[in-house]
Amino acid sequence: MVQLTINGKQIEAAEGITVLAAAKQAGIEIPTLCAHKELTPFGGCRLCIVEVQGFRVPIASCTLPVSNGMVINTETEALKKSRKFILSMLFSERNHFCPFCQVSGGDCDLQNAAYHEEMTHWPMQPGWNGYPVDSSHPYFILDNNRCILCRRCVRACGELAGNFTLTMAERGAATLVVADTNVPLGESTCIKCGTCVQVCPTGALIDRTSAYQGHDESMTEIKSVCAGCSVGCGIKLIVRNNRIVRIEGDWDGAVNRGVLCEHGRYDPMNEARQRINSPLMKKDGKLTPVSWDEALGAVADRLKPLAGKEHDGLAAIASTRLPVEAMAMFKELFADGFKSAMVTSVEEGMTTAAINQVAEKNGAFEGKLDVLRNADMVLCIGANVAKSHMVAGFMIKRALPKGMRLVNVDPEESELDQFADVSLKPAMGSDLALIEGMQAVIVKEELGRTPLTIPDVDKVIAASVKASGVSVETLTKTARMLANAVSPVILFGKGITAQRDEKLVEAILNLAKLVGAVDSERAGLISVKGEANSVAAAQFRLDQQFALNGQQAVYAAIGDDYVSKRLVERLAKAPYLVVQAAYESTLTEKADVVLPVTIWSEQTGHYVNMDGRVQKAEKAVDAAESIRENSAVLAEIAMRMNMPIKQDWQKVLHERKSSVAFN
Ligand SMILES: Nc1nc2c(c(=O)[nH]1)N[C@H]1C(S)=C(S)[C@@H](COP(=O)(O)OP(=O)(O)OC[C@H]3O[C@@H](n4cnc5c(=O)[nH]c(N)nc54)[C@H](O)[C@@H]3O)O[C@H]1N2
Ligand SMILES: Nc1nc2c(c(=O)[nH]1)N[C@H]1C(S)=C(S)[C@@H](COP(=O)(O)OP(=O)(O)OC[C@H]3O[C@@H](n4cnc5c(=O)[nH]c(N)nc54)[C@H](O)[C@@H]3O)O[C@H]1N2
Ligand code: SF4
Ligand code: SF4
Ligand code: SF4
Ligand SMILES: [Mo]
Repeated sequence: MVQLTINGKQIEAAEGITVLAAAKQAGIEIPTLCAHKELTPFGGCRLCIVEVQGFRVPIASCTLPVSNGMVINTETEALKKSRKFILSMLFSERNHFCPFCQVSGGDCDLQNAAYHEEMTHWPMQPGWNGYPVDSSHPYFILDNNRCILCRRCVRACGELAGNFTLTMAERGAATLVVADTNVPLGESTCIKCGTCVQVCPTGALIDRTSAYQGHDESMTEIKSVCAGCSVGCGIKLIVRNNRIVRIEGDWDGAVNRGVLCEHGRYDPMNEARQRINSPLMKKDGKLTPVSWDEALGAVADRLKPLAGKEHDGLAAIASTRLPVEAMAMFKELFADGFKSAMVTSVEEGMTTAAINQVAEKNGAFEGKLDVLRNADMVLCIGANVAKSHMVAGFMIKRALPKGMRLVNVDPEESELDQFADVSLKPAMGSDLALIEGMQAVIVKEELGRTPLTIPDVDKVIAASVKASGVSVETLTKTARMLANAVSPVILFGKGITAQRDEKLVEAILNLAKLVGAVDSERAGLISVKGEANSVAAAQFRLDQQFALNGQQAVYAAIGDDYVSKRLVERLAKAPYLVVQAAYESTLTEKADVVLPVTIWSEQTGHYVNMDGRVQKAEKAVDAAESIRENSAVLAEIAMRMNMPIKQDWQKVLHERKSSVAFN
């Protein structure tokens, strides 16, 4: 800790932090433009200048480390004058004719900084040069005329998204934000995460869907959780007149700390599916709108005789995107109430069944995604993390330039290969042999951190090479990389878990123990899961493979999920099909009864992400009156069946051992 004085106030600050950060901690706001708490300091805009006793000139506080005995002033007349001058220069450099800008009037950090300095005008001729406007991107526009060259976008693209698409071209007044080698954004390597737009302090990067839809002060902001995948990113829903105008990353989000991917930020804004607005019943072969009472009555009458029939009554399948509350009710109603033996989820436990078996014996063995922030080596096995869990992928990609090593194990080409130091292409399904081979190399070379006995290491290595097709050199190299890493992380996905082989997961766990990649702050073992609530589905034992064994009816609680052709074909074989869904699909077409329900943003509920965080998603908008909540529909059916529901999802969630610790 160091002692310093800011504006006459005695302050204690941690060594190594900046004066800007120390001031903020002490409640002293220093104006900034280019600084951002998630980005490395850059010292570009100079707005955060302060006077330091003993220094000849004012100095930027965002890049100045604190030191003992410093005496600092942030609000002198001379500083105010300098800041006005800096802002005047920024305003006059390009076209900041605010009335034409969508963020003018509250949402622009540049304009707000000027108001803060009580500026009414600037005394310089504005620049009349025309800078390029890039409107080639599907989701946002880059108008260089409004750019203040703060480089937040450039830093965010590299340091947060790990994509390094944005850069600066030219010099001096001609400096421009460009993509790649100055290609249109829409044709660039951009992966459409929108992080650059979220950090831009001016109207230079603006979002297409929310442009000119109103200022932040006329919007309601609701903190929630993305239901796009099992990463569980924190989001902010920006809502006006019962409509989501924009989705932003929540800087306080436990997992993502502000970053989102395309699926979280933009997909929900471009929903193309058709909503179902009324209960439907098949009459004369045609789905016909009916009242809720008629639809629910018909379902209850048809299902009543099937209660208590374990194997030839009812089969039920739920989406793993449903909130925990609805999922728990689903399980209670159909598994406990109806006593059906075929109650499962659309994932069929593909991402969880094998790890849960290992957890039954070992308890929780997985770490948190945060370990990726400190890892110096990642071994990725059978997980397409750059595509299927993008924000987790960002955490890996952005650390690579800082020296993190990456080994990717995937029989097929995957997005991750282009970033990997080593790509292993083992034969499909040969992972157990491959992992055992790595263990054997580490044991043979005495690189292990925990004791492991392997009777004949050379035999195991030879068998590994033979089964996997990976050369002994590559096997040895990767095993050494892993064993020599200080903070190794092993990450695996459906390429492993879909093999439904408990021994394989156990072998990975043993490898993790051998190299010290278990359960610590800096190293760990992580498996990526499926949809937003796959962990919860596993806890409710909705993890068996779906099969119709003479069941006479199927109840499919799909919610707002997509359904594949494969699933539709299997479900459509049922003599009677009830579909609880928000959107029209080939599945609802085949249903006898369709019950229209809310989507993710229209209901409050909890999600358990891949590393065990139990997070609450908030309702942001109201659904049409004819639409009911997922859990309400299930509760109504339970009532009509006289099956009491306790609704204690917290208890059920913790009843089964899990591979992740809940928090
Ligand atoms: N044998 C076997 N069975 C499995 C699995 C396995 O690996 N092997 N995996 C299990 C798992 S983990 C899951 S999640 C389920 C998956 O099975 P399902 O739940 O049936 O879902 P998906 O296969 O993801 O198919 C969704 C469909 O919706 C469409 N779709 C998805 N997103 C979009 C979109 O944004 N826009 C448009 N227009 N269409 C979209 C896709 O074309 C896809 O055909 O299957 C499970 N069953
Ligand atoms: N954008 C987007 N994100 C999603 C989803 C989505 O539909 N769209 N779906 C979500 C869901 S439901 C799931 S389950 C997850 C899936 O996310 P992941 O667990 O990452 O699964 P996949 O994306 O199928 O990638 C699995 C990888 O394993 C490889 N593989 C196949 N067989 C083997 C093998 O025998 N050994 C090894 N080592 N590798 C193998 C495949 O080539 C593939 O690259 O993604 C979730 N995230
Ligand atoms: S959207 Fe994401 S990947 Fe594309 S330029 Fe912006 S930060 Fe980079
Ligand atoms: S586009 Fe925005 S974030 Fe990027 S340098 Fe210009 S003003 Fe800064
Ligand atoms: S990584 Fe998953 S949870 Fe995060 S924004 Fe993307 S889809 Fe949503
Ligand atoms: Mo999945």
